[in-house]
Amino acid sequence: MAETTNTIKHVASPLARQTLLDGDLVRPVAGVRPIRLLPWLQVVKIGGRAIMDRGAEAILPIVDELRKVLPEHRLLILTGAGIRARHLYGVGLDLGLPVGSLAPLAASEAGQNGHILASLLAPEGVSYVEHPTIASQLAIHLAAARAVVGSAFPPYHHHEFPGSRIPVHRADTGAFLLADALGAAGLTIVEDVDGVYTADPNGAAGAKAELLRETNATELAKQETLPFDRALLDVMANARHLERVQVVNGLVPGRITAALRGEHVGTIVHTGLRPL
Ligand code: GWN
Ligand code: ATP
Repeated sequence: MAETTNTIKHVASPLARQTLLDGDLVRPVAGVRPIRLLPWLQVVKIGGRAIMDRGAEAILPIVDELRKVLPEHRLLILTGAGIRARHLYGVGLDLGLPVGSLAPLAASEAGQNGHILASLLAPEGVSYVEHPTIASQLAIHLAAARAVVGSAFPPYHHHEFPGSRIPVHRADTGAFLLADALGAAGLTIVEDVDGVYTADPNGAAGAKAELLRETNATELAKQETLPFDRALLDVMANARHLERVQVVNGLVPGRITAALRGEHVGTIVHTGLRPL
């Protein structure tokens, strides 16, 4: 019988012998700003209900605008879910489905909207790319085309947080998570209103609502209504790259173009990004 020797390898690692729960021990190793994977990328989130549900009247001018900015920017265009997801929530909630079952159903509408937008931009070489492609092959796709389209919904599926019956991580949160993780140059959230107001401009108190030109995630947390997912505020508080996002009205021609050029044409929301 062969003599057995102890061949266990000791892998040198600064985190090998300590708990990951002790912030003081982890910080020297993990408290470094991550690299920017795609620093030249502009992410544009197109509203599902706000834009896509309006059909040709709203979509075609935006397609035209996006087509014209392609020579200037490389884009990841992400679409939200709209009325079909709201119908799904209604049916699913009525049947008692858990939030983890509703999340992927709603997400699939965000994907459908992306497929629609990508078809219209296909003559410019733009395609819909799947979530796994966004995760691991975005760079090569953006080397081949000026822009790609994807679903803005995050793929939490059955891992969606159970605090609410409606999924809390929806398209705006998904778009921010991606843009920040990629270290993108910017995120523009395209809505059907001029930006973030002090109250819903289309709601009961709409007449008194005032447009906020510039604000931050902490201030917005005090507001009752927002034009984006509330969970986005929590994610913004922990941003690693994005210092701001701009919310613009995509129904006004030229606003998306101006925002991508760094002009202030909507509401700038500052995140909680702090120097490390
Ligand atoms: O189906 O339109 O990606 O890009 O959250 O998962 O529910 O899936 O469950 O690569 O993985 O419906 O099939 O669908 O929108 O999300 O996609 O056409 O596993 O390309 O198969 O993370 O597109 O889809 O809905 O985004 O948001 O096959 Mo769709 Mo969405 Mo396609 Mo995607 Mo989900 Mo995949 Mo996924 Mo599922
Ligand atoms: P999704 O992509 O998830 O479908 P969306 O981007 O299409 O979402 P909505 O959920 O429709 O956007 O949100 C936009 C709407 O939010 C506006 O039309 C406006 O009526 C409403 N809204 C609510 N509160 C505010 C606020 N404080 N400021 C601006 N708009 C608000």
